[in-house]
Amino acid sequence: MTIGEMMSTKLSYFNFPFWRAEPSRIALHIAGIDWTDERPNREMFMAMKQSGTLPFGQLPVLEIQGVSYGQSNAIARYCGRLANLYPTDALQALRVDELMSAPEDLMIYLGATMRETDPERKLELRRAFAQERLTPWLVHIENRLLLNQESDFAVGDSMTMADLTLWRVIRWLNDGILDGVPKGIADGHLRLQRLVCAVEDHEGVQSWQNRETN
Ligand SMILES: N[C@@H](CCC(=O)N[C@@H](CS)C(=O)NCC(=O)O)C(=O)O
Repeated sequence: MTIGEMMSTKLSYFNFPFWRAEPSRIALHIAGIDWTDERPNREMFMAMKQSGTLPFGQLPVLEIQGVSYGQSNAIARYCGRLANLYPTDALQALRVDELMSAPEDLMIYLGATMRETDPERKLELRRAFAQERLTPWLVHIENRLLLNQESDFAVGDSMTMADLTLWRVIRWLNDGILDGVPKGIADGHLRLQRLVCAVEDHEGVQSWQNRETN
């Protein structure tokens, strides 16, 4: 291992701002550490997978000093700690974890719609997902957020990894990106909308979005 590899931190994920990796990218940016933002394409991902270096055969992967770690929420918590975006208090951390875990429930059902190859059947599955799974999920999230009176963020008075995660999930599901999931499906949830605005107004998030990429 070279000195560079020993000192390095590298986060690898596909080139889109998905909730499994973007919150960790932003946390590393806010932490101000030196890190590499690797964005493999499909071909590179297949090569990584075949080389056996991905701990769970999937992305995201965080490499620290030449050792790779998987599982998006574990990575997010680690990056969150570096950036002070994850509570030290156990109960506050439980509240953050609860909200960070919730998107996995959606992924169980969405996965089946992603794998469907027949376009009509895919749309049917997506509509059912939106109505039967996403709609009640949004109500649960809204109700959990209403418990926090301290700020527009999810837990306590400042931004945490729960906010970054929910923000990316909502942007993805609310912006008409997924065929069959109606654009604006979360618009009626005003507490959630306040969270989205608070995240987008956050200095660290703005600095990430305005960064120079070349
Ligand atoms: N439980 C894992 C799931 C990761 C996952 O599903 N990654 C997807 C991309 S979002 C992936 O690598 N898919 C390609 C594959 O499984 O071959 C985590 O939380 O990181």
